[in-house]
Order: sequence, then C-alpha cells, then structure tokens
Amino acid sequence: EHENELEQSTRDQIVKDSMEVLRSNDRGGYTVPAEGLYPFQWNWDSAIVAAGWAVFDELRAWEELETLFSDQWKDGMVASINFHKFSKTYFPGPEIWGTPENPSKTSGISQPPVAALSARFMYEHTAHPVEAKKNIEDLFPKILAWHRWWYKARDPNNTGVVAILHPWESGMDNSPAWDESMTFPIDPTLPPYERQDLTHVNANMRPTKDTYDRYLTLLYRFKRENFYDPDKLYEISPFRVTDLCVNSILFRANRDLRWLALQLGKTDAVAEIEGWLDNGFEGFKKLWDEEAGLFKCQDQITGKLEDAAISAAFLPLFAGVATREQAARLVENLSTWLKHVKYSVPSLDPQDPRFEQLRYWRGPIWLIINWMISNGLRHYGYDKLADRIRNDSIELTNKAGLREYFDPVTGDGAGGTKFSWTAAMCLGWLD
Ligand code: 2M8
Repeated sequence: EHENELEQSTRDQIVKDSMEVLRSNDRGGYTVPAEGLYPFQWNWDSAIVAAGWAVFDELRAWEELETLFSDQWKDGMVASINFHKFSKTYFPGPEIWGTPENPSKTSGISQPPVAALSARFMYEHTAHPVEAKKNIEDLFPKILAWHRWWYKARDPNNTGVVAILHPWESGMDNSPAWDESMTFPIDPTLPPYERQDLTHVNANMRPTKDTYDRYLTLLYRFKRENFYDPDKLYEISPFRVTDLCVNSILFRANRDLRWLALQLGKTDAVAEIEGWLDNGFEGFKKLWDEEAGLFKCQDQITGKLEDAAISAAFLPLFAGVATREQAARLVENLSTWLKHVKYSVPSLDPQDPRFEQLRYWRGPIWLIINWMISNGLRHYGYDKLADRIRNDSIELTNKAGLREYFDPVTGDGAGGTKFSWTAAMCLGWLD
C-alpha cells in the first residue's frame, strides 16, 4: 500500500512537472520543443503538444493549432518550422532557409501530418462543444489542403504513398533507413556553417558532420529552385524516399480527417479522403518485406527497400493499415528486439551493427513513437506488449525526467531537457 501511495505521489509530480514544461516553453500561441535547442514552432511537435495542452487548458490547445496553420503556404504545405521570433540559438535559421513565401517565416519542407489526429482528439474530448465545432470548421479546410498538398506534390504518379525529399521531413532525421539514400555527393560549394545543436547537446547524441553536410546540400539545392514548383523539386531532389513515419501518420490522419468531415457533413471531402485511404492501402503493400516480416522504407530513385529495420516499421499498426498476419509478424520481430535491450522501443533494431544507444534516431527511445506503437498494438489486440511499452515509458520518465529521448540499454535520458512533446505524452498518455 505504501508503495502505491509513493507511486501516486511520483505520478502527481510528473503531471505537475509536465504542465510546468509546457508553460515554460509557451511563447504565446505556440510552444517551442525545448528552450535554446529548438527555439521555434516545429510542426509535429506542436500538433502533439496541442493534445497535451488540451488536458488542462483547452483554449490554449486550439490556439496551438491555429498558430501552426497561420503560416500555411498558398499551395497547402505546412512547413516543418515556423520562425515566429528571432533566435540565434538554432541552425539553420530563417536567413539560411530564405523561403520566398511568407518571407523568412518558415522552412521550405514539411513534417509528419499529425494535426488531424489532435483536432479529432480535442473535438471528441471537449468540454465546450459549440466553440470546438467552430474551431473544427475553421481548421478542417486547412488540414484538408495540407493532405492534398502531400498527394499532389509528393505522389504525382498516384501510387498511394507519398515521398519525403529531405530526412528532416520524416522527423527521424538521422535514421539508418536513410543511409543508402544519403550517399549523393556533398555540394562542394557549400558555404561554411556553424552548428548550434552542439552547443546544447553532446556530439555523440547528434547527427555527424557528414550527415549535416548532406542535409545542407539538399537545402541549398531546393533553395536554388526557389522551393517552389513541387513537381520540379520532386524531379530534381537526389533524395526521394517513401517514409513509413510520414505515410503511417498520413494514413491515420486521413481516417481522423474523414471522421471530422462526417461530423461537419462534408460529403465531397469524405469521398476524396476515402480515395486516399483505398490508394494508401495498395501503396503500403509494396513496403512489406515478407522475408523480414517488417515494413520497410523505400528509395524511390533506385526502387530498393531500405535495409534498416527501424521503429517506424511498427507504425503501420498505428495507421491501421497492416493486415492481421502482418501484425503477428511485426509482434514477433518486436519481441525479439526487446530481448536485446532493457527498455522499449529502440528506434533501430538493436541487433543491427549500426545501433547506437545514444545517437538520436539511431537507437534511442522516443516517447511519441512509443505511444503510437502501443496504441497500434492495442488496436490489434496485443495488450500485453502495449502495456509493456507504456510501463517502460512511465519508468523512463520517472527515472530520467522529461528528456528528448532515452537510452534503451541503461534508461538514461539524452538530448534536450524539459522537452515539450515528452511532457505532452506524460499528460495525455501516461498519467
Ligand atoms: C529534430 O529535428 C530538427 C530539424 O527539424 C533538428 O534536429 O534540428 C527531430 O527530432 C524532429 O523530429 C523534431 O520535430 C525536432 C524538434 O523536436 O527536432
């Protein structure tokens, strides 16, 4: 009994700390992922954080999404970063991006489309249905335009799955899934630059210099094309990959957007979204590696499936696009992974020689991915494994605090501290 009491008070403390993190990262209408390290509004961070705000301040939660869409591009894109206020603690900032639309206000690429998920969650859980409906009416066409952008700009051949043109668009920046597709030559005219991330976080927890050179090679290539004319970018980019993270989230977001369309009586939109879902189901079939029993990302230029088995391999469960048979194989694989580490879910198969327990998306655990995988497992009836991931996540935050990511071997925290989306997960999922 005493232990339970202790546990309750620890949990109360985590909830309190999480609310404090969101409040202290609030910059007025938007939340930064972490002070210093990421001083602007990031797209999928913000959408996830909105659901965290919703737990204790609904108005503020809607505001987060409104601000996110306030710099939406005319063609429908919602950028990965919105630079609302000047800061020199991050590289590359607005002066490097130099996007032509909303001059210097956003980056020129996108990120996983989480917004529809949060909008639905907030609408379903609202204490103010009349106001919430107004908010949804305002947001719905904007989210729809963004999803349309993904298909128009990133799936011109109508394959059902969309391409990312930069690893930053996946959100899993230095994942080993991009290694084979990141072998294009580094631009020899790349202007010298100074990384800011290394002033906040140890170099062994961040991408290497070689990786950053390639990130910038892509950025400057797109900048030379003025970031416009998506057809052109799609053609000229030396990096074009079907990413499981963006595509699983887009699929799930389409299901939630369809649900919202039904609430609003938008029958044309329902039909359009159902078309995307049907195509998406077909598109995902090509990403299944039968021999490995896993989904894989795919290089669209060479047509090859990427060999790395990454945590996003389990996200089709979250999307609800995996078959029962595929789900069983995924669970088999995940269970094997977990024999090699203490905590779930590492971002790379720990049996892979490239596994690095501290380096960002090449091994560490990310709570938002844990939430998605556990939610997906539950949906397919794997409650025990879903519970295991949830319990590990609670233990990690108890032990290490609201860190950016966690070491799957030791359970230590890594990367940034007082991290917004980790706090949001503690409020909306782990409380
Ligand atoms: C990380 O990405 C940014 C670039 O967008 C960076 O390292 O500079 C990723 O973890 C990404 O998924 C995340 O949205 C962002 C802010 O938390 O940081």
